[in-house]
Amino acid sequence: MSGSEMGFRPFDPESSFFSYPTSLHIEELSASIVRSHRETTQYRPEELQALRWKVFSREEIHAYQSKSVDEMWQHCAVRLTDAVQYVVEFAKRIPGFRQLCQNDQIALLKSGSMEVVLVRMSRMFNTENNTVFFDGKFAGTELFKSLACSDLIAAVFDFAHNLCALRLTEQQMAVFTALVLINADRPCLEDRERVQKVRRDVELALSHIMHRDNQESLLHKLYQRVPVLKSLCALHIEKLRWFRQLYPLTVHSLFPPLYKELFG
Ligand code: CLR
Repeated sequence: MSGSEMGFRPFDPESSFFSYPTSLHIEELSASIVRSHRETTQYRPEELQALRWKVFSREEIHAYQSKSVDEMWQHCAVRLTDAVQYVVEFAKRIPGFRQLCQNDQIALLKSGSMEVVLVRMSRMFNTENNTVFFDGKFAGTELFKSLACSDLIAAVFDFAHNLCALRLTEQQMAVFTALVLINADRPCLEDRERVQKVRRDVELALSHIMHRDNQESLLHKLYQRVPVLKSLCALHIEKLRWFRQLYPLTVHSLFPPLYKELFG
């Protein structure tokens, strides 16, 4: 990207001096976030494409549906925590994240890691039959019946379906998920200004990528998804509270510590 594309006037010695390092910095930041994303996803897009034929059989679906509520919750909490762990690793590799104080790193992960998991879910989603790659095969909403939170599951699948329809590239998804994580409006941040500084660069990186890909209209659609993500995560927390009231011991002794630390 040239300086003039960044909004600097050409032939102004002052701005051309400053614009080059800036656009180079944003270019490098984008590349670094894309690399971090690639290194921290469980499956590459080609692998997922090749796995599309693997769908759960009636019998297998029935076996999931026959699990007790607490058994299925525990199972899903473990799977979800695995996915969160990759997101934590992704966060650590976003330039600027590790330089934040530990309190703020944790605050950002507490409020943002589930949101990133849900964005990443769209990579694992098949819109042709509304299934998600879960536990080694593609599963529809009915497989999650015994969780007894069909409203959450329906809303999560709906979100994945709509995001999947935007057909983001891996690079766009990488920088969008970084943006979801680095949010200066999250609760309990000590140094908001510092988070805001990192955020501004990630915003520039996303605009840069969308501009380069000639998909600036996508930017607006992506920002529109953000409040939906927030409401899904609030619903997840609400369901967890409900579950904990019914099965306090399951949560206490059988849920992964990281799950409890982030959501409990
Ligand atoms: C997200 C993308 C990851 C792989 C992955 C693993 C576990 C999946 C998750 C994805 C999507 C959301 C998911 C989760 C397991 C349970 C959870 C389907 C595909 C649903 C929404 C249930 C949440 C509530 C439980 C905690 C009871 O790369």
